[in-house]
Amino acid sequence: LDRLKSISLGNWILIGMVLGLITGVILNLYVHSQFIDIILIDNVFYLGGNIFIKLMKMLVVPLVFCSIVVGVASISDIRKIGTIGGRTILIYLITTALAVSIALLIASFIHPGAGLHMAGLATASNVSTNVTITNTILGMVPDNPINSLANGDMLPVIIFGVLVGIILAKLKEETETINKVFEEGNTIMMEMTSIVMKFAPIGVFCLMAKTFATLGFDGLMPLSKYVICVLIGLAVQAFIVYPSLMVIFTRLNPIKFFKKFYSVMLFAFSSSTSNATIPLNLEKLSELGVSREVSSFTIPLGATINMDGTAIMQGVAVMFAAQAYGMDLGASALLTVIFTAVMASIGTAGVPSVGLITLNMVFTSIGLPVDAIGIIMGIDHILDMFRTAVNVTGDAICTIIVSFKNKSIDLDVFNGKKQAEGSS
Ligand code: DAS
Repeated sequence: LDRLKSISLGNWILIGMVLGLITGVILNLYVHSQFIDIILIDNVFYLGGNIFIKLMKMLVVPLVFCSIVVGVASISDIRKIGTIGGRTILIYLITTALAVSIALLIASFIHPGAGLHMAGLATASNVSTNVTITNTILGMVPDNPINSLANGDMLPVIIFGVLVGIILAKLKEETETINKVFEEGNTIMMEMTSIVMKFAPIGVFCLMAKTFATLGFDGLMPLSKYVICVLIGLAVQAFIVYPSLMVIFTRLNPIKFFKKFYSVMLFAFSSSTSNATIPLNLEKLSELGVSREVSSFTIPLGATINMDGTAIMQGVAVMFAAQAYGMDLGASALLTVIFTAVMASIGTAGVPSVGLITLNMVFTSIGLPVDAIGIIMGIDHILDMFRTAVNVTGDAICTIIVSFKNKSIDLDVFNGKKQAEGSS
């Protein structure tokens, strides 16, 4: 029993994921009984997986709001908020633009859509995108903060939380009570997070078993070049671009980061939602010495506006469809794709398959027929798992860079020379 207790949560999540995958594939290949399909897969696994995701989502709005208010209120120098916010948004935009550019480059070499002669030749018409910077920024301002909190609209919640935090920082004396309320609320939410996390291995097992029992691997074969292209792009971003940025900007050892962070990637992979991964992301970054003052702002923001994995899928999907239709994308079309994919990543929350929905916007921005999306939709759920893991990794790496620049990371904790206080 002691040995079982000594297994870390991350390894339990890994065990749950692997067992779930094996169970799902075995059921998909060898077991086709009504009982198994209906009782086990469509109910037990479905319930187990979705209850867990709902529990994680239940945490997000109160945890994010309290931690942002407390995080911002604890920043003594108001000007620091501007620099942290500015640096964070800038680095998020750069990594997303980098991601979609890498994807376009890889897809132009591998030609995932070549040979798939789609019916008729589509003509590229530069449909004006309804995605503009203005309506993306407009969408960030809450016209009714209670509504935004109730609906879980993360960007308005973040903006409102930052504003409340700034005012609490300014009116310290007069607002001691409410400050205490938010601090205690934050403590409650962090404690609730660690309790919910204990169910992660079971939730992950059910999610993986349900996904692979239903989909199996056969959905991947017909579009293997497209899948390989997306996976190469994601691997380049996660294991070349991010470590390079980390070494360039902080000289920190990426291996130490991944050794601690892999459980967050596995959870994001299994749940396919960045939003639900926020609590675990915050916890792991604290264990890596990153102060909550920064991560409580940058991680929820990243889960919403920074989706590098999604941008990679969208870049490859555009090239796949253009090649399938025999359309030649000029420089302006490619720049439009980069701009629209960055805007799409800002405007959407981190929930399952949101990247597929915003893909419509990217396609129409350069006049690509959206029916090509129908072909890649079948295997999108599997790719969603991989790209969500990259999305949350990008949020964490950028947070580490920003907190390093801001001197808000305890390097001894990061390098494992000492434990983070209060870490599990
Ligand atoms: N599943 C989304 C996320 O949570 C990514 C996507 O749909 O592309 O990040």
